[in-house]
Amino acid sequence: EGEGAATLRKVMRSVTPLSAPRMMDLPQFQSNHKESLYWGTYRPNVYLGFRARTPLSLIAGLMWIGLKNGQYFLRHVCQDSDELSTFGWTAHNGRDYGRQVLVDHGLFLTTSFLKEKGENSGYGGDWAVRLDANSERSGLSDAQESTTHLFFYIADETGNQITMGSYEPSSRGPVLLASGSHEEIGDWELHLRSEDNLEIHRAGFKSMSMHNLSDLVQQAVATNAMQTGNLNLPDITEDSSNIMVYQVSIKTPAQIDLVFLSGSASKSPVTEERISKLTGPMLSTSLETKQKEFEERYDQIFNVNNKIDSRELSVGRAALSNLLGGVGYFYGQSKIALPKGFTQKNGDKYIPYWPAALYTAVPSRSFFPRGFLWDEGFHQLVIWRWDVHISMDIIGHWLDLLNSDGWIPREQILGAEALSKVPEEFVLQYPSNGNPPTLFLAIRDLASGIHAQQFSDEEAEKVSSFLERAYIRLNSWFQWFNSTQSGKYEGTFYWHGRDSITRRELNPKTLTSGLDDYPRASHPNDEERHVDLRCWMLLATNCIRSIAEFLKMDSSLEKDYYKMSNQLSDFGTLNKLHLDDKIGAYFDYGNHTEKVRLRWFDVKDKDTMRREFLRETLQPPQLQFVPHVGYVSLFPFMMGTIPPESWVLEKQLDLISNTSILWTDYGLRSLSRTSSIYMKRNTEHDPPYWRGAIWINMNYMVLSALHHYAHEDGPYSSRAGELYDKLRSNLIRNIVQNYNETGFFWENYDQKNKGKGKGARSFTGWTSLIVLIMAESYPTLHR
Ligand code: 6A9
Repeated sequence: EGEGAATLRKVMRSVTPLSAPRMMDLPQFQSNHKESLYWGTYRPNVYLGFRARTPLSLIAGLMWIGLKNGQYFLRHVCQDSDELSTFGWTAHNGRDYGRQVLVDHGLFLTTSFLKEKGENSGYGGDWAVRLDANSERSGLSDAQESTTHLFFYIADETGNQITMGSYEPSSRGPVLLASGSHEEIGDWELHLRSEDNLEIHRAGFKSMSMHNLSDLVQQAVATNAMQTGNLNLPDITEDSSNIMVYQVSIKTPAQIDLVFLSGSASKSPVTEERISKLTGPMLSTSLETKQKEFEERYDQIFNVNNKIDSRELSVGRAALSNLLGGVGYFYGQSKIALPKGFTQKNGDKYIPYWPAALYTAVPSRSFFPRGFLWDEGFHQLVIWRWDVHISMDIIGHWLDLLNSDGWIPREQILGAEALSKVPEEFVLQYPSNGNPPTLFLAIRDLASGIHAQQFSDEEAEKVSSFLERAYIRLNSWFQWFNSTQSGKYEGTFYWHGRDSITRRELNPKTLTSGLDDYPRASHPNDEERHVDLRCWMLLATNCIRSIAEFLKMDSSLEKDYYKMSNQLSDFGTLNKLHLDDKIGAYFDYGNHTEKVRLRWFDVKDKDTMRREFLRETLQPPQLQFVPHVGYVSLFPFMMGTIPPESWVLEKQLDLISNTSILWTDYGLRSLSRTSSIYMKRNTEHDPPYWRGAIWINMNYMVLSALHHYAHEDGPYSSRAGELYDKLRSNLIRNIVQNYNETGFFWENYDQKNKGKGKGARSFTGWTSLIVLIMAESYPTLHR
């Protein structure tokens, strides 16, 4: 067989699903469970959007006209540049209730939703949306000030025609706005009801591309405005429109209820009853009840009442709600990079993954509204505690993405809507690239006896059938790491795929590790060993071993995992490979020199001269520990691998608590202030990211370990306890303060500059771990 044929086989394997029973085919994910999660706010990339968990769904959403400095802007997709002073869910239970607050330059919008399966509902039930609009707009002309324009659309991705209801432009309802039929739910109707003065205009479109609805509406309004001078939709409907947009113009304050009925037999008294149940005073009562239930469940699960004050409590609730409200459903095909030098006949440098669904939380609704593998493990630490069924459904979807090599693409860009947000260079996924298997953190919690007590018998049963089916997938996933990311010597691992020839980077990045620009060996080669990856491998083996014990499995495979977990947790071996015993710190090892810098070079290229910002190596690299203290150095501590009585533990506590090294009043720095790479740019265009800033996922892991060591007998337990209390209160104080001041959770926090939020704002992924920090709820560190 030639080399070409071998490569082709490899490529085909990379886009072939693992041959194993699918997680999502488990009985627990069918019937009631599936139907109960059919509708939801599963379009986190828009300010308010609904869809069903099905590839071709009906979708609905909200737009409005915002006013900034006297100029009009159409709001729809979450965008930082809209400069809302806040947007996000203050309550959301992941299922049938949520309440969101949006503040747009003096316009205050509250969007509440409620889902209900009534006697006469079709599949998936009915849902209602309440829009409350208030304004304190200032400095506007009378005309501008007096009217607020809201747009609500409904569209059928299957292309089915939607029928317009007949109503007067000024009727308050209840009025039938639209009706149609969808394969999965039967006939449906959308009604509007309000007690306020309003004017309704509309437009209907025929189009199969749903990712540019904003453009459609914007153009329709602009064209009509030019012709008529009014800021209205033209009241024109294209033939067999499958997209209907309703513009509701109101004077604030105003309240509008929209209700979606499925399986509806139109115009019977039953329909009127159903409408009145989901609108007006009855909706108010239901929403209040749901809010109360949400708060009670929060108290019951996170049990924070005697631990934090009431201001902090509401920030915790918002963190949970934004994580749950950010859960999306995506469907599409990832693009998998072909090996270097290969191109398809049509010029594509990629091959599509199989069409797949992903139900997942997202790190940020405005910046990264899609699934990220290692982010998801942290998200699930919060979500399984809230609703273990949702959590298993999410983890199940991820595990079904394993290919036949045991690989899962790191970043999930599924469908046109997701793709529209991603710059070219980030789209392709490389089948040789890993990402930390953090899902094991959540799965180990599920398998561990301690937490199992929290489950009802019925839940426990589902957890165990879930684990049983997951086992073979987790094994393949582990084997992928074990075979592709191993180091030169037994028991060593490193993140493969670092660029060893670039001269553009001060320190070649390791995107695969999740810690992007965190400094590693300056000159990557196969002698490298990464201490964080070794610790992830330990976590994975321990987790698989726990599941085997839980399921009472005992074949030779399990014995291998026992052996491996003993080897990886052997303290002597760990220390031999990674401990610098002079400093008492754990380090990567590799071909490294500290003497590198970026500077301008004159480069001759054919006949032209260019100036380039390139790396200069002032001293030849040599094999050694990579002497950067930071998050990577803390991994053995984070995983609880250090025996409580060891002197190394004392050293770790020294590093953590030292203000010249990692400690700040706002949380722990990602990289020591004394590191040669601290706060250094990686290229001309690449500012420091994991080179100093405070990140919440890693702080949470350190906190877990401090909590663990505070409760283990040993000479350092009281010191661990003191540091634990201080670090915990620093994190809570700073995140809460930033939220109250800016209206947002942030991607990371400045280690100086008063702990200010940085990076993406409205980062409601792992920053929402603040919920567990408040609740003092940590992952199982020991098997
Ligand atoms: C850029 C730009 C509109 C970077 O939270 C997701 C990931 C983490 O997994 C990773 O550890 N973030 C962290 O270092 C964000 C990555 C975004 C990459 C895509 C697209 C779009 O701008």
